[in-house]
Amino acid sequence: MFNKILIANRGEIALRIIRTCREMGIKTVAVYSSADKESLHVRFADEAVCIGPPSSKDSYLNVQSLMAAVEITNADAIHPGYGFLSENADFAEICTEYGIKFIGPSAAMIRKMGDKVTAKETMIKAGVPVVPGSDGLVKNVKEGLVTAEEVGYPIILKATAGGGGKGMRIVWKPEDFENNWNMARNEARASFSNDGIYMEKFIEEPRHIEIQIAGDQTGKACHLSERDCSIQRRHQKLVEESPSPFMTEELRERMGTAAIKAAEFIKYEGVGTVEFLVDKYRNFYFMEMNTRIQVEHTVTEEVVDIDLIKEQIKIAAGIPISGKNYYPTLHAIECRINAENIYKDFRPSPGSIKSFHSPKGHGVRVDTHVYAGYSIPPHYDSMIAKLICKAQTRDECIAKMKRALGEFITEGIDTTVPFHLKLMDNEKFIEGDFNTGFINTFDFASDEPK
Ligand code: MV4
Repeated sequence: MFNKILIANRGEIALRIIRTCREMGIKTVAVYSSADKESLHVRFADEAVCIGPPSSKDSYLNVQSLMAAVEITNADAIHPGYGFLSENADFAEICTEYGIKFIGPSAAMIRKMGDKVTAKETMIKAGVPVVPGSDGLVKNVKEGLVTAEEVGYPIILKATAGGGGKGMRIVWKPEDFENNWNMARNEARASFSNDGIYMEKFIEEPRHIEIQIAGDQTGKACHLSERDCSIQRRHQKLVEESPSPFMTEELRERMGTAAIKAAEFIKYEGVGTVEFLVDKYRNFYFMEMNTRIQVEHTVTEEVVDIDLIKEQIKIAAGIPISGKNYYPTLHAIECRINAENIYKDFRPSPGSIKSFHSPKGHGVRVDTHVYAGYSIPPHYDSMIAKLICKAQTRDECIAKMKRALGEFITEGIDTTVPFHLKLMDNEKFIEGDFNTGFINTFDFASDEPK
């Protein structure tokens, strides 16, 4: 087992990792930017090293500084968390060159899944269902128009280097193809310095359902059931839950089996997520694979009663998984609490938190790095807490969430709590009748308080 893990991250996930390390008897090193000196991850780690000024580029993304911190603290592994360098293949490679264990899959694996066309081709070989579309990259407008006729409109153009919605364009009719093609290419080139575009049939009003998996160094994989992440705004998840209200035992078996097939085909090492689009007929299609721990891993932890960070560390240390799959025994919902003003287009609301009280009580979990007197720096993402409730049934879970949201006190900043309170009262949400288009039909800001 590792002696000392350096956590190349900040905020709630850095704390989350420190907690598990402490329970496992592993020493921790926090790294921090000068804007995060007063952060809890700095206080709770065994050691802390300042790695640079506030901007991410100069601190949490600064590989030179991170490697210097590894050297002076003698850490033997790095946990990248989510975001920042967690899916950076070059960083994983540098760790390996330094003889430091990167807690996650190999650089080659990150590269393979990071390129969406390669990932999709790999899944076809593995026998995992994918959305019908172009055979690899589309070369030009002429070829694209021919493929679009074959696939049938509407189609969607996606950047091979993309993910999370950038460089994506929906095309409804041939006359609109060329314009959208040019926009997708330009956006992809500007965002990723890679203008490779592929095409898929556009699935209307899909659900986003992802399967949590774990694979060990022997090539064996298991699944830990699903999370429904359909409640998103501009490709940012707001709420996640498990089980999905759309799930059946039969669908879970099919999707779980497909996800394991995917993981074992590529000999995936680590915890990961296979994202699927699910249509109204319960057809499912591979969308992307995430090779990191995700924000919403906590939902799965609550329903299957597993510490996923502990699993990650054990797998990285070469300990094999048990091999059995995990099924939800409870219902859990997570609300992401962001420092944002929902009445002003979710504009970030950084600044000093004058008073802070987080909900407590049976079935309530709050993962947060903030406290009264803490000042939210403007340099990073605006999530300040994750509120996770669990109960025997979905209805009880929603009731508990409403109760817990009502206990939140965050004076001095705006938060997304009012959005979540409104959502928990929404008829469609309560019925479990929602898909990725839900947010566009949801009127959450009409009764802005004065
Ligand atoms: C799609 C799709 C419909 N059909 N692909 C959005 C982000 C990227 N990961 C893929 N995305 C989508 N791909 C086909 N063939 C609809 C989306 C999509 C979406 C997916 C998941 C969650 C929210 C979404 C919001 C808009 C579009």
